[in-house]
Amino acid sequence: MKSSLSLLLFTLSFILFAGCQNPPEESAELILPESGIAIEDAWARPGRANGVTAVYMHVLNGSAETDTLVAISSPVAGLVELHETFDRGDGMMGMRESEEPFFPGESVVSMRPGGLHIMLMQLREALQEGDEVEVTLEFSIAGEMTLSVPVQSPDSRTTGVHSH
Ligand SMILES: [Cu+2]
Repeated sequence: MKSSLSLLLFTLSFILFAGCQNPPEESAELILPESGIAIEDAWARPGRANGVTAVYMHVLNGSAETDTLVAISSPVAGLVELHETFDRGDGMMGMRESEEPFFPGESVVSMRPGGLHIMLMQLREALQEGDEVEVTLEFSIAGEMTLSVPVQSPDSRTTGVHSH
C-alpha cells in the first residue's frame, strides 16, 4: 500500500514536472476523435516463436465516457493480456496484468515501453521487423476493432533509421 502510494506520487510528480517542461511530443500530433475510440501509432516488438512480445499504441477516447477494454486477442498468440509495468522494490521492474483496463473519456492513454502494454504470449510464429500482426481489441462501449500492427525494432523507432 505504502509503496503503491509512493509510486503514484512519483508518477504524479513526474507527470506534473514533465508538464512544466515540454508537453510530450505526441500530444501535439494526437487529435481526439469526435466520438468513440481511435488508435494511433501502434507497433509491436519482434519476438521468437513460443516466446512473448509487446504491442504499444496510443488509445484516444473521444467520447465523454470512460470505456473499458474487455478482451484482446491475436491470431499469432495463444494468450494476450493488458500488462502494466511496476517497481518490484528490489531494483527491478516487473509486469503484471492490469486490473484497470479503463480509458477515460476525452483522454489519451499511451502504451509504451516501460509502461502499459499489450503482451502477446505463446507466439505461434516468429515476428520479424516488417511483418504485420493482427490484434483485436474489444471495448465495452466502442465495440470490437481489429488493427494491423507493424512489427518494428525499438532501435529503428528511436533513430528513425533501419539498421541491418
Ligand atoms: Cu508484459
